Amino acid sequence: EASSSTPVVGNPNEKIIEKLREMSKLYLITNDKGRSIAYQKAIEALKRCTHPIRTYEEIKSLPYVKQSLADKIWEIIRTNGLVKLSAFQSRDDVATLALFAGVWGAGTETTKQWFAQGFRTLDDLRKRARLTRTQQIGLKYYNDFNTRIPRDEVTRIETIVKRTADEVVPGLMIETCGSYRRLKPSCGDIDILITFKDGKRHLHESVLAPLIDKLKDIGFLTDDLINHSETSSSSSSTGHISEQMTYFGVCRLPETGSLHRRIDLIFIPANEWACSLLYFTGSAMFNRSMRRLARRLNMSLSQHGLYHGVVRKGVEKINTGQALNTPTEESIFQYLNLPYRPPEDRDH
Ligand code: DCP
Ligand code: MG
Ligand code: MN
Repeated sequence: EASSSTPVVGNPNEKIIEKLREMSKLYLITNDKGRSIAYQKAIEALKRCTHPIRTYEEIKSLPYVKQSLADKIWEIIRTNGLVKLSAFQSRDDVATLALFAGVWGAGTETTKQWFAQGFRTLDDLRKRARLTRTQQIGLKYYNDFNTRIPRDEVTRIETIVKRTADEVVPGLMIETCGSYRRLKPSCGDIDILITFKDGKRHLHESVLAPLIDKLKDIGFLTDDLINHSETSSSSSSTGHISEQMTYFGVCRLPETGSLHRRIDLIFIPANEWACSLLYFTGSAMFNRSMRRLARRLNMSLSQHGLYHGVVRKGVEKINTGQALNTPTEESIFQYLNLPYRPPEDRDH
């Protein structure tokens, strides 16, 4: 979804990119994440290419593009079409799976199941499917959630969160990350990172609940999707204990006619600020390459921290290493021997 926020019109390889994008989306829907990512990488490589690709040699010189994908791009250039894509699109399950994938809270297993149960429309789901509470909300706001949020609306939403926080829990530091921080003209949702400015006070449910409650009282938050405090020792890739609380919900500007929007509020300890800021700014693809680079340097990078002296045996960590002091995003780039990249240059 993230990539659809960047217009490719005007790009010399626009036609190729559009087809690859469709392929990436369909692979995601049919639960082939690996291929979906491979296509996304090729798209990013093409987006950075300033001239129209015309020869097979030019395709082969693109970074990240492997043989089979190069052949597909060559097919698009030669024939203006892609047999594999047409085959995908004529499969009778794909359009339905794509429709169902738009229900927030429904993963590929669920959408497959719904299809197998004979459901074909959103109305079928409404009337006959067994839905989780989250999926019910995803269905209720199907059209709203699948409509991108203009940048200035995100700004106004952020303003309300900041103003309300100032009233209820003064001293919080609040920053909107995700595609918004990458300066996209529109966003899929709103990702807001929150911590205490002074870095001393700890985050507790008793601090967060009043903020959430107040945002509900003023009619800004309309529905809860997920609200949980995570002690992420088990889920964190670094294996280190961290306290992070996430609230996934639905918000709406007070004007008539405004749509319901997905909002993530992520409360983190102050010492994790820079690593969380980096992680939640993304893009997801940029994060993957940063983590891969960290691994190569025997480090490990996550939303919670940057660790060095990590010892791995295969994918397993034998020694989880020591946390590095990361006061700023710049410091993380420095540890990884990378020149700093501002958020708007982090799409790949
Ligand atoms: N993220 C990640 N890997 C994932 C999901 C998310 O690294 N599988 C990180 C990078 C994302 C950030 O979290 O930029 C926020 O996630 P979103 O899904 O909200 O993605 P974006 O904000 O980038 O795009 P969108 O405009 O679709 O919300
Ligand atoms: Mg987002
Ligand atoms: Mn998000």
